[in-house]
Amino acid sequence: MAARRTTKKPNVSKEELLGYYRDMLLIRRFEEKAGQLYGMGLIGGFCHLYIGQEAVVVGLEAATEEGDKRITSYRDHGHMLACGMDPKGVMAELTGREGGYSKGKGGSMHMFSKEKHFYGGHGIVGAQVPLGAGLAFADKYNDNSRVTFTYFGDGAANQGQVYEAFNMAALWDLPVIFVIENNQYAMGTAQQRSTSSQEIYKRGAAFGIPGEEVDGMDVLAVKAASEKAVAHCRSGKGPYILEVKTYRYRGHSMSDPAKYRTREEVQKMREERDPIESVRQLLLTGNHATEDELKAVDKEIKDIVNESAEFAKESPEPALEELWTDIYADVAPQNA
Ligand SMILES: Cc1ncc(C[n+]2csc(CCOP(=O)(O)OP(=O)(O)O)c2C)c(N)n1
Ligand SMILES: [Mg+2]
Repeated sequence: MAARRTTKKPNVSKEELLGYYRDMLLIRRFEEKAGQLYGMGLIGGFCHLYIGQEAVVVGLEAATEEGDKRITSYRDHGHMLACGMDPKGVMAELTGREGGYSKGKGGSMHMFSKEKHFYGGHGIVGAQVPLGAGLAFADKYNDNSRVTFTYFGDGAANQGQVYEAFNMAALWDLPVIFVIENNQYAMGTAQQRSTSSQEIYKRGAAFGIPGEEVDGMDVLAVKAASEKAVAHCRSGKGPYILEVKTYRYRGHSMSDPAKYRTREEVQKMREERDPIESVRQLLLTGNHATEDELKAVDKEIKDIVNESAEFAKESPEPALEELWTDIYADVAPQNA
């Protein structure tokens, strides 16, 4: 991805910029902490970190209203934090404890919040896309002006079910924004090696769905694109596609040796395009905040994340009886 800096002077308030800085930093520090806890053996199973992609979900969330829905893949911690879910509940789910959002029974890829309208957390690549269209179908049916944000990756964009969902969403003018988080890799496979047409945002053309490419390392660009897409959906014009170009700094999951790309490639992104550093610079150069004010925000975030880690370590393991709750089968332990 070519290096693109935001050169135009953004028309945003100090509060707004500080809010994005804070929200993106929370995700980054949370993910770093999750990586540490994983390394200490406190988190089991799969764990896919969102570091580097923070501006995507924070920019998209900036255009949401109460009642809007979101659904995503297994790389989901950032989405949960950005929609206001409690970091303690997310971290405790990662450590498999009772205080977690799924009572410690779901783990990293399977968390939900009815209150925040977060519908998961899905481990099967692309599976959330038809589900997202279904959520939007319900909103259309209920005529409630809500919009569903359906996130998926560049790899998932090659799945057949995505196009079945596109077809139905277009046919019924469903209020769904298909957000393709193009981080340029699907596990160890670079987009160039797996994808025939690189401009994924054009894939809706066959269905009459408008699409747009967005610089996902620039939170203000993402927010602007999100506002446009939301306005389109809320006005009843049907689905919209946003291909948000981003980059993940860490491996695909915690067990990825990352041999498919060079250290230099990652380093270059970190140094030239980091979404948090860009906003930090905007705050400082625009005289919106001093170094000391930003340090205070850094400390506040660090404290929130440390508290969530403490909670996640101290919360008890789920009780054995919990095996028999939240399941479809009507079985009591003695009959099993
Ligand atoms: C149906 C299915 N096929 C394969 C996998 C294994 N798998 C997990 S993640 C992944 C890559 C997906 O890449 P992308 O959609 O770009 O998302 P990213 O991990 O980059 O966020 C694959 C192939 C899976 N979980 N589900
Ligand atoms: Mg990807």
